[in-house]
Amino acid sequence: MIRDEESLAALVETVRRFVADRLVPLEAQVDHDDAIPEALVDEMRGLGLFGLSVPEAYGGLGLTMEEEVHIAFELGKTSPAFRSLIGTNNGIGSQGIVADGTEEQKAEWLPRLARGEIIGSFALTEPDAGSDAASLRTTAELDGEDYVLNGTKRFITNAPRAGLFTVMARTGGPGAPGISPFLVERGRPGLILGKVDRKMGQRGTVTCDVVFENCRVPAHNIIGGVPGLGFKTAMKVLDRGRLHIAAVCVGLSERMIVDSLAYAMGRVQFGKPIAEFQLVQAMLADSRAEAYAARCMVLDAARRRDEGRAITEEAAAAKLFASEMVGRVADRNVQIHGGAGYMADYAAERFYRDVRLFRIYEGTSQIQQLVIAREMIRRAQG
Ligand code: COS
Repeated sequence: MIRDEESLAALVETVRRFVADRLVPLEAQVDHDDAIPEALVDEMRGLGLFGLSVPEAYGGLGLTMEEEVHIAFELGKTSPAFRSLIGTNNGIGSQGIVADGTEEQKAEWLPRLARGEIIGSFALTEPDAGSDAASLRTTAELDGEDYVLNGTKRFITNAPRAGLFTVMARTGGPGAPGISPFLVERGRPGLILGKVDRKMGQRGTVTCDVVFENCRVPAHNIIGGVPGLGFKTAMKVLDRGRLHIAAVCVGLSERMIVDSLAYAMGRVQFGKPIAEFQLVQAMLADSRAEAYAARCMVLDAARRRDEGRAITEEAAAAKLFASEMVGRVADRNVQIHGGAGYMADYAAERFYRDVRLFRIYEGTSQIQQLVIAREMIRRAQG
């Protein structure tokens, strides 16, 4: 749902210009330094980018899902590290509170997340609980008015810079019903950050382990105040997050298609631009058709969500298709660039490494397949 076409067009144009003028020129530097310049973070705050999905009542822009994916299409057109910086505040780091938080929790945290005053982070994954999220082992034991957390979380995006963690921990028995989501502020004794992970790509994005050693958290920090609903909160947050990631994949595909086309039209071999050769055209056309299909899927799923319909299946399908598709587009982009595509001086090499993560995080492609098939069977059984 687009509430006001004109305002959205103005916002999209602002973000498009910011991406083209400020972010694209810094891509190589961010990859090299593995860090985003602090001045840019301030500019992102100024543009309201940290609060895209936070309701207006709490200081955000309160975008609908359809509006948000239009912004994600634009943010996708540069290194994913820039989007990742604001990604957790708009997605997994805030949406648990938006969906299930108490009024006090919303009032306390959402305005600060929306302003980008603090970074939110989502701690679900563990060394032995990745795809099988419901098997997580971090414990939260009630002791007086507090819960005491113990356990290790792994590959936690933005943890090194986070001020607030949404931590999934086990308060009850085994499986999904035993899990509760806690809001844990940075600086609590017993919350320890590991060293920053070294990664294949998406340099400038930071992840690390988050370790809890007898970390005391007040019982009222459980999101929604009721224990045992953590897994459902996590799944709702992921439904939404998967759609956002799919939109980012569409944006990055579109960027790489522009790069591929420009290179193919400028590169002369056998006496003419390689864009005139049909085998190169086939690669360009396949990328274009697939990116268009993914864009349509993302928009359709976003509209359904805005209508209040369940989108578990559609979000998984969009994430599955768009993340696999962006991998193929990145591969063709390298191929069209030939030897130059393998050289680190060209964005093609960097994007080839960057996109690999999309098929893994917020649920692997295999998890998306499983979610889609389960929904199909569930519906068929009535
Ligand atoms: N929205 C709301 N509730 C949901 C839900 C969704 N999308 N998906 C599941 N639930 C609910 C179920 O309805 C069930 O509740 P009831 O018992 O009351 O019916 C409960 O949550 C448990 O669900 P389920 O039995 O389906 O859990 P499983 O352990 O079988 O696991 C998968 C489900 C595999 C889908 C889940 O573990 C998953 O998504 N794994 C990937 C995790 C991931 O994406 N990690 C990436 C890192 S986080 S950035």
